[in-house]
Amino acid sequence: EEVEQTYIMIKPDGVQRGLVGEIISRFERKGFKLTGLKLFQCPKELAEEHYKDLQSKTFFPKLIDYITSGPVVCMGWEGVGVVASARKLIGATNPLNAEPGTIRGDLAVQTGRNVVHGSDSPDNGKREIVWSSAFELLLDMNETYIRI
Ligand code: DAT
Ligand code: MG
Repeated sequence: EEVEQTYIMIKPDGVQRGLVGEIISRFERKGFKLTGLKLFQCPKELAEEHYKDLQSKTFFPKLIDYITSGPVVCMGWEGVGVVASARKLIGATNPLNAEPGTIRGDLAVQTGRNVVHGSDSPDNGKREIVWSSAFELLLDMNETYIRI
């Protein structure tokens, strides 16, 4: 098992609904290490780059409007197996299919308002964290964090 980086983003609905603390708390309690965090208004170009794999989908314009509709919370998280584990904590894309106990399963009902993003592979984790050079990423923070 390798130490990985993942990019987690609380989407505008999560920020507006006051779920920032709740969501951060779940990653902290799990034992992962927070390496960067910023409240950020995502420009359209960055949103389009971030979701470029979905460009051909009919929902793409709506997705870009949603992600740019208000501030998001950008975060880097680090840990052994963090990419897959974060996806488990987040739950299925459609919140109605997400298990209770997951963020989407507990806190959301609509695919288009599913409160949080998590990288889907270690490579995308690296790509998306580079993408977010818009915020300060403190990769060499002290070692006082509990790691699992
Ligand atoms: P995930 O966010 O679980 O990685 P994804 O990468 O397939 O899911 O899609 C990115 C986002 O796009 C997703 O969180 C919400 C939106 N989306 C995906 N499928 C959709 C659909 N069928 N209708 C509307 N929005 C959709
Ligand atoms: Mg995805």
